[in-house]
Amino acid sequence: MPKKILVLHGPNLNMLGTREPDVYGHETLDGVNASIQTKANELGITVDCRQSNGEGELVTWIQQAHGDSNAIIINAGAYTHTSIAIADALRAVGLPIYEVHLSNIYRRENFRHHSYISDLAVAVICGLGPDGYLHALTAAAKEAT
Ligand code: CA2
Repeated sequence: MPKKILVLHGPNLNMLGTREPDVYGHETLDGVNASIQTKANELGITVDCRQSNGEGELVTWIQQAHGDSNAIIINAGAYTHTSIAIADALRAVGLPIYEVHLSNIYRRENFRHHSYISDLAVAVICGLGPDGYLHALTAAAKEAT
């Protein structure tokens, strides 16, 4: 069975490529997901890419990853900095977690400097734009059981 990686995009990431290109670049979310799919094909793994603006929906998808996926790559958007519910779900699911941010959150406002996810993560990749997902995918493909 090929490894399966769940890739979660949080709130507002559906707007990628349409606004704030100086911060988030010009690529759309569909474009980012297409690059992730291409990389997954190269690595011989399966990916399931999803986006939600809802905290509860993200929690449900994380819970459902138990027994279905080998690792989770997550850009939780602003929920990174606020959501104990998402952190609890990530802790409970017991899978390797890779945290990705398009921007370098440490070069931005103070409120973005704290993440509820980082201490649960195998790795945190931020500031590399969409390439961050591809690095996370490569690492997850190597490590995930
Ligand atoms: O840098 C990242 O990937 C973030 O997770 C993006 C979040 C932000 O709250 C985090 O602090 C860092 C925001 C996502 C908003 O995405 C947009 C995309 C295009 C236009 C407007 C918002």
